[in-house]
Amino acid sequence: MNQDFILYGMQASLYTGKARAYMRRNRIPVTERGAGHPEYMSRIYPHMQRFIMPVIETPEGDIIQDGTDILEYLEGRGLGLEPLFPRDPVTKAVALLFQLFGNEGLLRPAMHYRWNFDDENLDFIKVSFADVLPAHLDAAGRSAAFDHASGRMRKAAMAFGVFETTYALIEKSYAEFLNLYSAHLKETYFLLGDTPTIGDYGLFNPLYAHLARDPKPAYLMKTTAPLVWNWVERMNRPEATEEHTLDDPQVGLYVGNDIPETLKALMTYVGEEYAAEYSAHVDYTEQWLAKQGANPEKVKAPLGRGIGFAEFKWRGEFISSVVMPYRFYLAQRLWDHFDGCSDKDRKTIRKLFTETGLTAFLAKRPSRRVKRKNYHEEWA
Ligand SMILES: N[C@@H](CCC(=O)N[C@@H](CS)C(=O)NCC(=O)O)C(=O)O
Repeated sequence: MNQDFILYGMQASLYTGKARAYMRRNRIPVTERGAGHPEYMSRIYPHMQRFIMPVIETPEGDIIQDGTDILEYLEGRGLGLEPLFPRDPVTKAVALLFQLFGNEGLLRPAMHYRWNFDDENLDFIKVSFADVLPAHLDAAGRSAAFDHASGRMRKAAMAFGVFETTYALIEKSYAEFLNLYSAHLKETYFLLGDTPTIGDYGLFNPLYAHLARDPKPAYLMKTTAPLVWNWVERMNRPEATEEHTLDDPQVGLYVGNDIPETLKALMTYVGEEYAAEYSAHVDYTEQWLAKQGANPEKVKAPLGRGIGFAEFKWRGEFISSVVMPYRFYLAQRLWDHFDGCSDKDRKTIRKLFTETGLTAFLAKRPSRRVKRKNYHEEWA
């Protein structure tokens, strides 16, 4: 390659984090530009018909949007120095579960800790968001653009279930996550062993841009979960690193029969935190699809982000959150992997997922698949 990849995103963007970290760790030459750069506004945005990040432009000029699609593309092109997908089928199922949960299941703490602590966070966030504002704006224009963008994000937080009535529970639940992940990271450098997989990159999305960068949650993470902070740094290191800090470092990644208790505890957390929400979203989607039945054109059209709201019981409280078909686009990767395994491996995966309260993620599926076409989600 005689030209760099270009990554359009921003430091404060949740979903840009994993694309950047993957490229850094795998030492893929990349130039980063703010989404808002003149090239993004004049070429990328009109091409995609959508303002969204991350986007990469390949040295050949291809444009790829979506964090997961970007990682799969780069891996498929043979640019990964570390295996993104574990070879062991059971470990791969765990990695795909954490890809989904990391991407989508920690949005409540991410949005709460970003948008509900203005005294601590707001000046910092304003500076970060300035990276994507058009350069020609004057001070009043910048301020108005920030108010518009942040207003949309504050609304998005509510769509994920962040309300005054849930703040305390979100904080409690996130503290539990930090404790469990810290306990696990005493034993391993990454989620599944020696190197980061798709599961780590999923988790990295919320744990970097929001929860490790914004002042309020960064302080919380550094002071209550320094090992998680340490993992964030390790995920984002551009230089080759020879680790030497564990008593008994893993060799490679875990294999199916050897999933440690600390990881099972984290999986159980995923079940408690996210399985009911996920199931409610599948149920809602089935009802939604049934209603559209008389109107197939509507079902076929590119989908917006959300198709409605579903209610579910979360940690003893009824809350609702936005149902996004994109989540099934990620879940499909787990189903396809599971369905393609041998009987023996399926049995082992089912046993592990049952033990940890996660069977919904294997068994509960909407009747239509989601695909991405022209940078938007559609029913397949
Ligand atoms: N599933 C997408 C989600 C991307 C996404 O939501 N990006 C946010 C920033 S983190 C964005 O571009 N938001 C702009 C907007 O909604 O206007 C991915 O993984 O790439």
